[in-house]
Amino acid sequence: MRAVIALGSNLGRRLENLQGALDELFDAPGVTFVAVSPVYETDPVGGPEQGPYLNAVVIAETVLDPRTLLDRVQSIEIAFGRERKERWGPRTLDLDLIMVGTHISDDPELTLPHPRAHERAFVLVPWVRADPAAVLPGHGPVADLLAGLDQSGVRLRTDLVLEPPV
Ligand code: A4P
Ligand code: MG
Repeated sequence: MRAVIALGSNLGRRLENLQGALDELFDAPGVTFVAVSPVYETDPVGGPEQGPYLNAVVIAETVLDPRTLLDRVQSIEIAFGRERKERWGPRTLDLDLIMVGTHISDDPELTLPHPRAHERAFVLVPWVRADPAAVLPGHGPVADLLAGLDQSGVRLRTDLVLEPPV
């Protein structure tokens, strides 16, 4: 199954947090690396006053069921010092499952596809760079979704690069 995971950080050593998460994600059986997007600096959407994010998207193939994949990304968030204080607040690391194969779920613990991905340029811009043919189940081609979105808060950082996991 194809899995698409969005990475975000706006606290601490942001690029190192994203690189560390990428390495950890593939450092266990059941998840294989396909591609990683460029890194973008993005204006915060929602939540309190907070600093800019670095965002990126990684594409994987997985044999794990979505729940097991969520457990893995949540333990990586904790390992990187994530504290859940307030919703949409600043964080060292946020890992969101954007889609996992054709799974559809409205469970609040794991909603698939991610319920806000279709309206978020900070997810869709990197995603389409990693996979120009990307399709968000239930919403259509990512390139088409982007055509209707303001992308002014999403800036490519060519000076920051995520290396494929070791
Ligand atoms: N959960 C449900 N579905 C999913 C899913 N598909 N992937 C549950 C991951 N988690 C999912 O998440 C809250 C609960 O969502 C989890 O317990 C999980 O079971 P959280 O990570 O604890 O809290 P959060 O991230 O603050 O809330 P939420 O609703 O996930 O926020 P979002 O929607 O992820 O937004 N602006 C910019 N520029 N860049 C960003 O990366 N991120 C956010 C967070 C807001 N603004 C941003 C960015
Ligand atoms: Mg989250």
